[in-house]
Amino acid sequence: MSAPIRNYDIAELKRLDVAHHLPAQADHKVIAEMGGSRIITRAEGSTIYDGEGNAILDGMAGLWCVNVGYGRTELAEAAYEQMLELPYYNTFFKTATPPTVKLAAKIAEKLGGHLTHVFFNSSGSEANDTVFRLVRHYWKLKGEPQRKVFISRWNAYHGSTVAGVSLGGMKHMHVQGDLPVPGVEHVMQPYWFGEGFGEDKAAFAARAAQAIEDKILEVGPENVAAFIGEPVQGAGGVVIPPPGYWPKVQEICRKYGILLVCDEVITGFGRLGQWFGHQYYGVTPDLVPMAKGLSSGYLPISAVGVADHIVRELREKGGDFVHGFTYSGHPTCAAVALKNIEIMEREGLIERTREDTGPYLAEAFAERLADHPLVGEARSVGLLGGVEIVAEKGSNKRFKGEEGTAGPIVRDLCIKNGLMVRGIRDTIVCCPPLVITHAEIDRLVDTIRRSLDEAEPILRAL
Ligand code: PXG
Repeated sequence: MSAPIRNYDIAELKRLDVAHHLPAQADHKVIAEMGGSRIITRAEGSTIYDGEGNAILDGMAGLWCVNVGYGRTELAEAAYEQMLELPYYNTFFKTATPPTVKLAAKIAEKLGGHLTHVFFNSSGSEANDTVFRLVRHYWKLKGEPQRKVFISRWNAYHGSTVAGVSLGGMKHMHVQGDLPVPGVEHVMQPYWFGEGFGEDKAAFAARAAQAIEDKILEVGPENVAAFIGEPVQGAGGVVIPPPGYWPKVQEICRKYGILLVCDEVITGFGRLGQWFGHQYYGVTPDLVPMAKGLSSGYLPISAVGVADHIVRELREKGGDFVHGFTYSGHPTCAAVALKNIEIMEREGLIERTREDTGPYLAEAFAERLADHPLVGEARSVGLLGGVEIVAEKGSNKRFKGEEGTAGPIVRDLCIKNGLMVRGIRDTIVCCPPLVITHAEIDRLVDTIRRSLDEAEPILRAL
């Protein structure tokens, strides 16, 4: 059912946006010079609409999150019913609520194996804060309090809080706030196109994994608490590790008794054609932060899946784990997440991504983008894709020899041509809703191609 179409005074909203609003992760000078943000007023399926009346295919599922697509009446009803019955209650007072407990059980079912328990928060960043505190607490309980160091990768994204930015490997984010906090070490990322171009992929995978072992030995294995990584780096530019990387990472973690954390904030809930990305790569983490697709972004909720051996330690040693948020296990958010998972199950969205739309996107990339003169690589896994823009076909050379020259130009052309994508340095990335149709995938791919065509003379003239 479509929501009513309201008429907004867009000029006034833009004025208020500049006068009073500081949008997230934005250059506020640029937004002010633009005369305010683009106001998105409504959405349906895989399409968003702006205040100027433009229909834009949402190649980003919002911000990597609207997995079941927009306009789901059932999710609105789930929130409405829960709000009437019990809009809010906490989990601090030895209390819990029905949707919270049911959702914990549902997530544990989807995780399977030893990932039996779930800790709730509201955002992916908070999930990683929980990981940070829980891991260090665990090692103290275990009698190894010196195990404090987290190993992460450069160009990883783990959120925007102090712990999130510290665990993340975005250097430009570290600069603001004097981060990372002590005890986080970064190693190379498994970005073959950028850092292993021309190298045998298996050898590169082994080299990228070896960097973790080298760091463990440098820091001293007895001091390392955990390794954290996104199964596929999203915000880093859809970095898909070559085969062999993840099993080798797991082997190294096991060898030194280090906890393995798979940050599934983007890759969870069907993105790679499995419920979780680690399942796609055949590894078993000890902690699994997740968010976004958990509620398809309809309400803010995140969770951390926790392995039973960690839970056992908490329970046997006892004492409060003094961590949690007002909204940990928020019943309305949990009710929406439960309904969201039910929709995914009922409509077979994970299977569809794995067997139908994911392969269709991969084929369209290969047949309709890979041969473009500006395309260095068009890669995808499930419904997560990245297109590398290069100055010289067959190389990984960038325009003007500088990363980040071409990406914003092609991205802006895509948006002008009716497709919302992100340009991450020189990679155009997409992460559409899992309900995207073949016809919409055709449009997504053709719009990227057309935008590359339009960008080529501009880029060659630089
Ligand atoms: N981990 C991963 C892997 C993420 O992708 C977070 C944690 C943090 O989640 P919250 O809910 O706190 O935002 C994310 C979020 C981008 C972009 O520029 C990506 C994210 C967030 C904002 C911007 O692509 N991912």
